[in-house]
Order: sequence, then C-alpha cells, then structure tokens
Amino acid sequence: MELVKWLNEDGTLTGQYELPSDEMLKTMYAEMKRGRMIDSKMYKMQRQGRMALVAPLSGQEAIQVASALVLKETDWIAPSYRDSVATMLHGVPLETIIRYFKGYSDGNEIPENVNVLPIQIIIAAQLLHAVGIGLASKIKKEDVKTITFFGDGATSQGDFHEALNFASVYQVPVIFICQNNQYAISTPVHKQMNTETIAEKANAYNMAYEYVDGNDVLACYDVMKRAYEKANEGPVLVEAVTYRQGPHTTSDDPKKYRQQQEEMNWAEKDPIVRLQRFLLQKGLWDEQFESRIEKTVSEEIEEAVLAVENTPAPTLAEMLHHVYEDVPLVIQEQIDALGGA
Ligand SMILES: Cc1ncc(C[n+]2csc(CCOP(=O)(O)OP(=O)(O)O)c2C)c(N)n1
Ligand SMILES: [Mg+2]
Repeated sequence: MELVKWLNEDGTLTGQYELPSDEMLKTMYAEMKRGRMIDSKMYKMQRQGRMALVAPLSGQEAIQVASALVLKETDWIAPSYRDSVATMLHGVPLETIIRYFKGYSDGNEIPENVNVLPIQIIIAAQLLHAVGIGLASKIKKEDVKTITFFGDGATSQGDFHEALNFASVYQVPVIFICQNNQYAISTPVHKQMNTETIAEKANAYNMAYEYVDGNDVLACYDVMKRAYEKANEGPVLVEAVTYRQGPHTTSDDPKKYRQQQEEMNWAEKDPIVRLQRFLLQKGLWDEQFESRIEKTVSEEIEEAVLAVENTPAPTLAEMLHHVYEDVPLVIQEQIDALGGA
C-alpha cells in the first residue's frame, strides 16, 4: 500500500500539488507549535508535582491539526487521552485540559457548545461512541460528521472491530483515525498484528481507507479533506503513520523497550521541523514569525496555568459526585467519611 506523502524530511515536495493558502500553511505551523509547547509545559509541570499524570503527544501534532482543521463546528470528536491538540482546536479550553491532567473531575466538563466527548481512557471504547453519534446524526438527517482518534494498540481490541463493522453495516458518517505511533505502551506494532498496515483492515468491512505519513501535515490535510468528503457515503478508516517522541505517560520509561537510534531516526521526521523547512523555502517562515508564536502561546499557557492554580483543588468527596444521579446510602456514607461534599 502506498503511503500518501507530500513533504520530504528536508522540506521539499515529493511532487506537484495544489497547496493550501499561505495563511492556512502558517496556521498549520502555528497550531502544531502551540501543541508542542503546551505538551512540553504539561510534562514539566508533572515532573514538578503540579500535574497528576500526562500522556505526551509530541510528534503526533500533524495528523491532529490537519484533522481538526477540516472539521466544521457542528462536527464531533471522540478522543482518547493523547489528542489534546485536536480537541483544543475544536474548542476545548486549555484550562479544561490542564484540570483533567491534574486529576480534577471537572476537567471532563466540556463546554455545552463544544462538540467533543470527554477523554476516553478505555482503549477503543470511544470508537463505539463515535459510531453512536454518527448513527444518530444519520437518523436525524443532520449534516454532521464524527471523527474519532485511537492508537495502533486499540486495533487489537474487540471494540475496534465492532465499531468498524457496525459503522459499515449502517454506513455512518464517521472517520476512524488511527495514530499508529508504533507502540502500545511497550508493545511494538509488529508484535500485536500480522498485517502490514492498519489501513488495510478496512477491506474486511468494505470501507474506504487512507494511509498517510502522519508526520506530514500537508499530506494529512489532503487525506483528511478526502476522507471528509468520502464520509458522506459511509465510514472511512485513516491510518496516520507517526511516532510518539516521549514516553507513553509520565509513568513510563521508553528506554526499557526502544533504542535511542530509533528515536533519532524518527526525530528526523519531526512534523514541525519538516513544515518549518518547507515554509522557510517558500519565504513564509522567519525568526519573527517564530517568536510571535512563542510569545502568544507562552502568554496563553501562563494565563491558563495561573487560572487553574488559583482555583481551589476539588475536595476528596467530589470524586464521588456523579456516580449516581440519586446518591445511594453506600455512596453517601463514603462522602461523609471523606469530610462531606
Ligand atoms: C481496555 C483497556 N485495556 C488496557 C488499558 C491500559 N492501557 C492504557 S494505554 C494502553 C496502550 C494503548 O496503545 P495505543 O492504542 O497504541 O495508543 P497510544 O497510547 O500509543 O496512543 C493500554 C494497554 C486500557 N486503558 N484500556
Ligand atoms: Mg500506540
């Protein structure tokens, strides 16, 4: 299967393409850079004991930015824990993301007008939710599409196959986006599947598919625009081949299961560096542009972190809120034991 790839690692094009506008190219760069800066700040904060646990996404910005940029406000995202670049672009406030990774349950409260589901930790469960939204929009004859993100490991779950099968039987407008970042924690892709690609699994469900260099934002944008159109007819599976540059989470040490040489090889394919080289050649990138982004994003981060850290942490008992609508005695007793709500 041929990988869709527009940008070489040195920033030159692999062929002749109809490029997005200069403004769009700069937006793609700025949003990827913003994602990288936020990710790196949250990682450091976790190390300083200011966050509970973080699942870094550095390296995976291109497919997330490209996907979010093709969506309309009325479309939905069903995300996993490593998709904040996409969800923020679709309207989830940075403050909410920070609260989530601090371990505050209200970090799961998505504003009413933002069509993003709460972060899903159960591997592949969000695919079923996406199919549910897709089926509902189809029944209601709404012009709405749903995208859902998941990892390579998620394709070994029953939920993945159930979701694709159901989506295909009912021809729902859902785009399944697999970020193949090469590992499910410490398990490399080749140890958990016997197919060469994930994209080809679409054949089993008679679904459309795309196979793309997930570190090439131009190719990802092209593929996502096509997938978005195809979703008018039925579901689409997109495999974006990428790499998680950091650990699985802040509780993981990737040195135990992958070689430094491999990390260095993938660093050469970094999506931000690649687009920066391309923009430089086109005269669209300079130091000023870079420092403007850095300044704006630093201020945004500073403000969000301050806002979160200046609000009191939730009480212990609050973790028992929302377990049931009507609180049963057994939960009330625990709430009381934790000092009351
Ligand atoms: C149903 C289920 N089983 C196991 C886990 C533990 N777990 C958390 S992340 C993860 C690996 C997922 O890998 P992948 O789907 O490739 O996503 P990535 O973390 O690489 O983005 C596992 C097994 C879980 N959260 N849910
Ligand atoms: Mg993975």
